[in-house]
Amino acid sequence: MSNASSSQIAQWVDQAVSSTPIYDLHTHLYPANFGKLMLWGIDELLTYHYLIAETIRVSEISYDEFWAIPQKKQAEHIWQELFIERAPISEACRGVLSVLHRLGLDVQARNLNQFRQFFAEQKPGDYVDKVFKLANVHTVVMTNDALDPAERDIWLKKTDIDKRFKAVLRIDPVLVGWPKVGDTLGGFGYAAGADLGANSMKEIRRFLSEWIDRMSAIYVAVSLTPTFRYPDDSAATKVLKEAVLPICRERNLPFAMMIGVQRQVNPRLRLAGDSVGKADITSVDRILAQNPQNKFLMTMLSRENQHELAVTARKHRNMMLFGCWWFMNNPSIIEEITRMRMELLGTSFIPQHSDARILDQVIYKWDHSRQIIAKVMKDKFIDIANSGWPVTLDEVKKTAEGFLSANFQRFLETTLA
Ligand code: RAT
Ligand code: ZN
Repeated sequence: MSNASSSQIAQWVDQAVSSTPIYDLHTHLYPANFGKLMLWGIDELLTYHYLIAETIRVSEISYDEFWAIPQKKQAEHIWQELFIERAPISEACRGVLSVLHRLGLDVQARNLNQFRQFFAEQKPGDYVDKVFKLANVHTVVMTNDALDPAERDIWLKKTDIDKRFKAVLRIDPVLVGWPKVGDTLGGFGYAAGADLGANSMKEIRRFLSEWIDRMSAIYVAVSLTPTFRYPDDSAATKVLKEAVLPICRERNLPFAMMIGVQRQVNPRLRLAGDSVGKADITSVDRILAQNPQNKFLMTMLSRENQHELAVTARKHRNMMLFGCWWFMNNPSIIEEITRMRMELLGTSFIPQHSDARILDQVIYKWDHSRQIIAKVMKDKFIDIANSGWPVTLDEVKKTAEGFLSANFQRFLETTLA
């Protein structure tokens, strides 16, 4: 049997990457019966916080004025400034166009009201089906906040959850919000005080256990600033050591750490006001080495951390490296990082997650990333074919399935020896 040609390999990769349904392991999406929490449609797409930052930067509107106008007007302002007055070439602008285009809308018309008309005709439940199909996504993982009153109410009502949406218990304040979070927990019936003594820890563990059960959470997650250190004498280290890590271990759930967000460097931008900073990789090494029985999902926000994080993944099998997070989620950087990760880790990482906040975004985030993942995979398979390796369709398919779904699924199921 002769070895596959480069063009044959390229065709196999394109086919495998586009046809493999995706398990999107980190989003901010909700199913239709979560009501207002489910965001979708053109006005939400245009008022995505990535685009708010880009608009305020170029327009002369004051922050106060922007926040005072209703969402529809904000969307119109963003459309006018970024798509009409200027060329929509940023990744976040291009994303809106990709979505509209894939939905079959006439992007050439540049007519916002025409787009609005299409969305007004969609029903949320059916629209979820349509988007999942177009994006070829089989499951999305939500970000669930048990301390958010609106979200809490939904969970307490024991609403049935669309099986394609999996829950994650997101615990940022429980780690980094002391002493204030003590009052919040107290208000919900958990007697955890800022002393963080034995009884408080018991209560934090009870909070985690009850909410993991209530949500059927598939992992526990946090995002952290570049100043995160482990171990140190902070409340975060104590809560990690005595509550979060033991509970995750007991339940065999991964703990996801997303490190590198510099909070509110410009508070006037609200949700769009967070930035990036280089974080400390030695703390990552230590938490992995000191907790070999815990599984960790990890990603970092700064480009400067990416190489050391990939090297760290080589050293610790209890860590699964995932995604090109937020400011990393741009084609040039995705390509560079994905290439480097494949070179250092072979098939044993998860190249991407969408971080979609608005349902429709899964279409563009995955279309754009799939193209790049396929491009890098082709190069790597062609390289080994050039070294004489008989590349098979089967191994191409298995690699694509691993990257887009199975690596995550397997990591959830793994028990560390
Ligand atoms: O990417 C984003 O939309 C950010 O605002 C954050 O949500 C980040 O992904 C996070 O989960 O903290
Ligand atoms: Zn996120």
